[in-house]
Amino acid sequence: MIVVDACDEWSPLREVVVGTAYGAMFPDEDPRMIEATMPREHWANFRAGHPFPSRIVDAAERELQALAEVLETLGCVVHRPQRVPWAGLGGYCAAMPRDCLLVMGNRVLEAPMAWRSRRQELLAYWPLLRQLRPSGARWLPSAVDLALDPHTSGPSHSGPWVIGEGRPAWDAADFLRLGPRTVLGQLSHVTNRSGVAHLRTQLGPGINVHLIQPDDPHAMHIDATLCPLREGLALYNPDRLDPTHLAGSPMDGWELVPAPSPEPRDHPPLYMTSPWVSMNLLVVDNQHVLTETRDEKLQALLGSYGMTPLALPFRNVQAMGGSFHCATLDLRRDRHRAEARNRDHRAISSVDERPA
Ligand code: DAV
Repeated sequence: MIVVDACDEWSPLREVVVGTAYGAMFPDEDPRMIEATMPREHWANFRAGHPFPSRIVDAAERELQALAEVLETLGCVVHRPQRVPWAGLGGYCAAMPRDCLLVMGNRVLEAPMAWRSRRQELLAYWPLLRQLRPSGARWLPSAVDLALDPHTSGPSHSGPWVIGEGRPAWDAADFLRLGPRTVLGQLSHVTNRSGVAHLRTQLGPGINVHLIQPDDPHAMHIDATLCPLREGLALYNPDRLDPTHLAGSPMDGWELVPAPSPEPRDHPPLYMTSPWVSMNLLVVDNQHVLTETRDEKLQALLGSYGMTPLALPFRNVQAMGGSFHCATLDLRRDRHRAEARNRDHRAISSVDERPA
């Protein structure tokens, strides 16, 4: 039985999914989508039937296995996706569970993903999702017709994005949980306005979905733009975000620390992200946070904020499109300890940060 209960990005992690690189293929997508979101030098790789180099996949799988073992050592129950032969299905991979499922409280929401290569990704998580019901977790299928093409169909395109409004579309990684009643997110090349309306309906009236708009012409996922470290403290991407723009958002009043520039790298290539994937971190508890071995400036910065960075090699996973936050999905974070901590904090500061 799997207990699902997570409503922020930092409370002590107890149960988690760690992705698998097995069978990873370059996504085959509308060229407009690839050109809007992917690094130019790698566009030619995004074609049907083209696997990621096997050395990278094998090394990424070892990195993911090491991550799973570290999380177990830290007391987390770790689940792995089922292995799916993506080559025959026109799919991508199950290395990035953060993108296709959104956990909020005891709800698990299926994201109506825009990319056609990702429409069958739930296959990898199905054995896990089947175990949810006995625990009282609420599984919410997207109930969106994913066969409709969100790129070109629909009344209008929304602003600078290649995606249209042909059907609701959102990726879970365009959103961050900031507490039991607060989600922060963005529109992007994979999240449209009707997608945000769909997400709001799925979450219900008690949860505020607040949108911010970072300056990111290639926007696809918010988790290399903002990284909450604990309540009131977050890293931000100084290339994309002016922290004064968070005034009036749920992060108003937070201490916002610019992430250090990414370390130079050439191998393995970052096929699918910007180098800022370095700030895509997984916070394990109020002390521990996972970082890539070579990101020493970032580790020093985290140390100066009283955190203990745990350094793991993860460059091959990063090559496939994400780092520690993308490659995991929190199922349960220890709410009681977080609430107890908040109570202590309130007693000390007399500031009522979050209504009971
Ligand atoms: O370069 O901002 C990183 C996150 C991918 N899930 C980027 C994308």
